[in-house]
Amino acid sequence: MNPYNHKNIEQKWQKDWEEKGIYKTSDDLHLPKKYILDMFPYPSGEGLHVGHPRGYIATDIYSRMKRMEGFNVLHPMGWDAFGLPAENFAIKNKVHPRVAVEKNVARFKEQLAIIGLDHDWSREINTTDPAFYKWTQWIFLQMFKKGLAYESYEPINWCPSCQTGLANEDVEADGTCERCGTIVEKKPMRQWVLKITDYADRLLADLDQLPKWPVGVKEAQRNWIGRSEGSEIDFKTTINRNIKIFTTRADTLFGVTYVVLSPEHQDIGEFIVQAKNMAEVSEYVRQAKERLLNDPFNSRKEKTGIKLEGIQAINPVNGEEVPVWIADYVLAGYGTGAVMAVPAHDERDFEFARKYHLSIKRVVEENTDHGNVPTEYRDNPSHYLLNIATAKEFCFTDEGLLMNSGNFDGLDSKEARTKITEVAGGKMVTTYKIKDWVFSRQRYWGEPMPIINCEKCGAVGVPEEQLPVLLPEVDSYEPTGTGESPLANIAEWVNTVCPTCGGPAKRETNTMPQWAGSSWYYLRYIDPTNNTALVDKEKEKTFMPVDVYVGGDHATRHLIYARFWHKFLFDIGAVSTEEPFPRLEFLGFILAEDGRKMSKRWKNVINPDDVINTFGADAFRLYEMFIGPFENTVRFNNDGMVGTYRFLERVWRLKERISDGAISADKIIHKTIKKVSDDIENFKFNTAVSSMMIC
Ligand code: ANZ
Ligand code: ZN
Repeated sequence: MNPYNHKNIEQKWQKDWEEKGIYKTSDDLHLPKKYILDMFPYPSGEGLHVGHPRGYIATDIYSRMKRMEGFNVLHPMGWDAFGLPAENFAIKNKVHPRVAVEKNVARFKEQLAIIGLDHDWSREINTTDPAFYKWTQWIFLQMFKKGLAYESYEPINWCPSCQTGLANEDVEADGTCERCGTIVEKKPMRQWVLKITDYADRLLADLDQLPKWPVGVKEAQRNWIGRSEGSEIDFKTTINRNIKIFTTRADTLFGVTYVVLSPEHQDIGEFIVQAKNMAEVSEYVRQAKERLLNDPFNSRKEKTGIKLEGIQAINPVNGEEVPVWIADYVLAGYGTGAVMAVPAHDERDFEFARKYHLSIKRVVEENTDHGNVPTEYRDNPSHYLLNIATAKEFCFTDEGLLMNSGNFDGLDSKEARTKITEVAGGKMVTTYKIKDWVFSRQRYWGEPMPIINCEKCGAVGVPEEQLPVLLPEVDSYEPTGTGESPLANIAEWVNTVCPTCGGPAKRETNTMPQWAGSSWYYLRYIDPTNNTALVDKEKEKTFMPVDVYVGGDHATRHLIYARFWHKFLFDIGAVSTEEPFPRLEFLGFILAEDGRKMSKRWKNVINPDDVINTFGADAFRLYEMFIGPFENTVRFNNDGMVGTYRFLERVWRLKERISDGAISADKIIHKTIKKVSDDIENFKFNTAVSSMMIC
């Protein structure tokens, strides 16, 4: 008998599948369907490494099983091809980004083909194709009509290296650009913003309707949306101005020992001019603002501040006068930009109070018989403890029972919050961390905004029948550095007439961020060539929602943006479900053997082409599924590859030893079939493979 020859076997079957068109999704809308979706790749110049296809192999296995079970399977693939990396690559290599993208896509397709994946290529989409981005622009226009896309002049995050504005989501926790690692600055400029905050409540509440999402991803979204229930309370001051603060802990109002304003607080000027130490304060504010412009996320962590001499704030519940400070740990963009400081119960306030020797007053104790705070220093913390304890050790940040709080002593925190807010004349409010989505980029390679700016009529939407607004050819796609996109230099494109008044007007030269196309692309696969609608209504009803969505690395951004757009499309009647992806399978990375990410930089990239040439696609696929639990990050290992190859050889030789009848009668075969089917259904591919090995 001939030995196991992966090349012959795989070529034969890949050709056969192709010829029979077994991957094509039927347009018959009466068949039971499964929509199985991969997060579509960004076609980078480096091609695929062995880590990339892990998710595609999983969806391939799953969709083949669903096809065998009789479903009409939609398992498409496409390209997320706008955005900075393509553009930076193009600038560096002096080729048009379109040409670079075409070349990279061809390379990716070649690589995907030899893995034997079953995507229906007749439905391929590309976000940079005008027939596709026509509908990205259409969605933007609908948002504009509903007031959800608006112009803003607020200072935005600006990457001085990428020379473009960034959304908050594009900034890492340490305040650096997620693309290039440069410290992000604040720059005041005109920009387009999407009002995602209008959807914050629904984006949050509907997470509870997603039981088949990993809890970690839902938690990340909850934190990003950052809903806080709290109180807004006015503090009168000894000058003729109130300070409105936001607190989630109104129960600690008796423990307030100072009040703090952000250096960027809107009324800061009023306070500066009335302070006795005005010159000093204004110098502090100037420096703090400058620091915040260059380092808006305060990555230095060190808290600084200055006292406003001669100004006191008056505690609305007990009339006590407390000092007013300006400090850089209070953010202008959150709550009201001012806080009541309670150092006994808030770690940030504690650190600040210790640094500047401000007083500390405990007003909440643990709700147990003995309490966690020894009575000797409960009321009056000793200097000794103040000096040695960390904020974590010292502060009692939990809820508990009130003390040192007049009539409210003995109440529990929750009850006290509403009562104290009422007595203080405040009101209960809800705030969010999520900010409206800064949606313009000052770069070339993105969707042009379908907007015309007219001096008389202001910003006017491009009439729908004129879509798409084509991205024009330019001589240079380099960023201008002036905060304008390279499109601004093309007079014949920029100058146009106003659709409303017919007068001279200019096209919007900002482009959309890379996240635009990926916020709705999954709808287009359902009806990829429709020229009169984003997606046909009947087809949409049949195929949506996506049955399983597979990918990694986009816990907040893509998955929040897509949910936002989908809900908007639901509201205008363009789609029939409130959530696009009821089941999400999040996959772990494959690292190089040295435990690092595979990258040209580390010279540790393993190329799937080489692996498949040596061992075959089947051994490669089997290995990627066997390597560990699907959601775990794992290391690629060549010996493991050899192991799965040997297993396949053994399976191949079995046909000499076993007759067909013998197999169908065997109990262990049926047990294995059941186990493997269940495992695949649950994305437990590694145990599916091991059951086959045991069998
Ligand atoms: C008094 C207090 C006492 C607070 C206490 C906390 C604990 P989350 O939960 O994240 O919404 N805060 C309010 N506005 C702020 C701003 N602009 N910059 C920095 N901090 C601000 O946080 C709400 C708490 O963060 C608020 O409740 C306020 O401190 C602070 F024992 O008020 B709290
Ligand atoms: Zn950057």
